[in-house]
Amino acid sequence: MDMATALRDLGVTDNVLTQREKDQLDRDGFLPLEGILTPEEVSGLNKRMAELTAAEGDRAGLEVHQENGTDRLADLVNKDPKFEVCFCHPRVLAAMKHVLGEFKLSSLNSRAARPGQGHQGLHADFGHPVEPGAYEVCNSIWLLDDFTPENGATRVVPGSHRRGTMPGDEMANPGDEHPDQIQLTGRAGTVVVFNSHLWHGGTQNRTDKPRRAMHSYFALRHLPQQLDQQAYLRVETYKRLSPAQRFILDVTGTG
Ligand SMILES: O=C(O)CCC(=O)C(=O)O
Repeated sequence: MDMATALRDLGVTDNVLTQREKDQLDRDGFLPLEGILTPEEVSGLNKRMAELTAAEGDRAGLEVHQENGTDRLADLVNKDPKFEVCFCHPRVLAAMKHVLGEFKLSSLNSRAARPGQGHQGLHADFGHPVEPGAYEVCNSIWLLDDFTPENGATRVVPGSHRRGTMPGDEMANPGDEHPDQIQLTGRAGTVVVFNSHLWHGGTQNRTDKPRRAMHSYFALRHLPQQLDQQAYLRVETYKRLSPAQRFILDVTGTG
């Protein structure tokens, strides 16, 4: 298996994204893809995440990261076949290919900002700036609630992936508002692919309901994964995955 074969097997063809969409991703550093999930899929995913959150209790999210004021889950690859869409959808994979070329899944997690919580400093998901075009990581946020200006929709600084600086280089406090920031608002079922070198962060949820989303995060093939997919791989997961899906996860077997 190689990258080209895996992508072809998963339905990624040259015209899955338009030139305009690719240009938008290059220029702005993010691309909203509407209607990736149906309302039924969104409610099925939310139901499963609620079950997992209740079952895992204080341990939820620990495989990768816990964050005050949020409900996080990690290793979703192994927690239900429903989550497969997050690393197999042809439009999302086409966007990853456009930004990264040869890539693999780094992690698949969820993050719900609780009422009154969820504000993060602006950050990039990489330790240092890179030359424009030499991108190492790319993320996607899967909206499982409508994202509104009030409920903690992610903020981004458009074009900042090409700036060659990190937020802390330019801002006294990356927790502050940035004059050029915008919020990623949209309907549940939308996926926003965003270059992880783009400055971004969660905002405070000022409603009385959680703001739920998943992050399907990808990296160049030589980089370590945020969650070691091989180490966490369950036998039942391995058995149900196709060779192309295993390639995207960079797993070879369950030992
Ligand atoms: O969930 C969000 O709105 C963004 C989360 C994020 O950027 C992070 O956790 O690093």
